[in-house]
Amino acid sequence: MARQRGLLPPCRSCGGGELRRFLSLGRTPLADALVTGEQLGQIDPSFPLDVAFCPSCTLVQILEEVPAEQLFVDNYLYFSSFSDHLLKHAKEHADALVASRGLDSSSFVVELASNDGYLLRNFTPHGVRVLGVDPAPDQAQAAREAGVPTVEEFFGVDLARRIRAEHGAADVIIANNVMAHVPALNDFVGGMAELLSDDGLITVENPWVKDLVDHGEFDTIYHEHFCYYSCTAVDALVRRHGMYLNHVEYFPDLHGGTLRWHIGKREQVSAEARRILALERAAGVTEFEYYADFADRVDEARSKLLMLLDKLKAQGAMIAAYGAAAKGSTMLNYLGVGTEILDFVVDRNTWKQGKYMPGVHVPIRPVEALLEEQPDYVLILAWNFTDEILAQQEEYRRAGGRFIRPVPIPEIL
Ligand code: JHZ
Ligand code: ZN
Repeated sequence: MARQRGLLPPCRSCGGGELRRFLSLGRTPLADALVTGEQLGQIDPSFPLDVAFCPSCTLVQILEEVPAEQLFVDNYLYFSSFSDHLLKHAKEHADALVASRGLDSSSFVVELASNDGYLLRNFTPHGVRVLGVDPAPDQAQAAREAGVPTVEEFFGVDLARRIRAEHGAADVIIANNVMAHVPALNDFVGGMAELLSDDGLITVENPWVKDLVDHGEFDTIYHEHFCYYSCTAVDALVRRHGMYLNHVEYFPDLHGGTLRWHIGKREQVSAEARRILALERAAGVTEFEYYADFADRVDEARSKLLMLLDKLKAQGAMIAAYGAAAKGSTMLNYLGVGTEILDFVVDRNTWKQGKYMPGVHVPIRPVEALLEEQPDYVLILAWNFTDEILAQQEEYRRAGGRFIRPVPIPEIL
């Protein structure tokens, strides 16, 4: 149910009380809460999914706050190591840090949301001391097995102090695809400031809210993602904690458009950082009006995709989907697409196979099911990995199979 004006919570970053809602995706189940066979008879819990803009600090954020334990401890099956593209990106990141910061056995690198150790394991051949932090138990265990010591807790000022007391200050802190996942943002960023050495470097990666809006990537909105960042919002956030946004890198092909922010305690703002901050102002990302028609565009995208799926189904096509991704859950639930349209979803992640997509209960099978069943079409829910998926599925395509990429506009490939 839509919230009434005036009852909106304060901004998660600046504490301002004037949030302006611009999108409601209705009630959706938790995107990573995959359903087991025994749970199929039950109704999955669902929560409102409303998105708002803060006119004071420009941060885009959702209004609902599902407890973090429920999101990342009880229902979390995301393992970073199932994408070759992401593994390559992580290795390049680690190698670049080793080279640019001269990291060696005297250095200490901490990663927040270190998942299964997919990134930190690249530092160990260089003798660098590493520590992962991740509250998800199965991922933390997988990281330890890969030789990455991991603290199984949520990060904040308190844990930062304990890590610093035990291991010393960090030369590098890495936080990839986690700052969106943090409800108590100032405690998280305050913790990074607490743990970082005076001349240390923090790198933070997150999808860019400008790409989300420009490319209609509405399915990346789900309860795990409390916030959707611009450089402007990050700049304001880190300055509050005595740090500076000194540099920005852009990876257009990662997760629909990702930025890597370089943050430190000394002010050394690069020309590129200034350029992207100015670009955001010029494009209007810092104003409510930029977001005002997003809801209409999302609605239109939904209609177009539903029309395409209905048409194919009416022609007698068999349709499957690729990627039991969190964004896939938003997509299917917002569209209301279940087993009447999709026979199954395939995913490489063995933890997800045998379960069902939240809410719509489409079964999840191993990727081999595409060749076994040879569906006519496959809807790519993990569209951010389209190139990687197409390259893997040459045999399915040679046999006549076609892929549908839903974002930015539905397209048969
Ligand atoms: P993937 C993730 O979101 C997780 P999700 C997280 N919530 C986040 O913030 C964003 O990324 C940025 C599978 N797959 O990563 C693996 C194959 O089966 O796009 C995954 O289950 N074969 C932290 O969950 C899913 O697809 C493949 O070849 O929306 C992809 O999920 C590849 C490449 C992936 O997103
Ligand atoms: Zn704010």
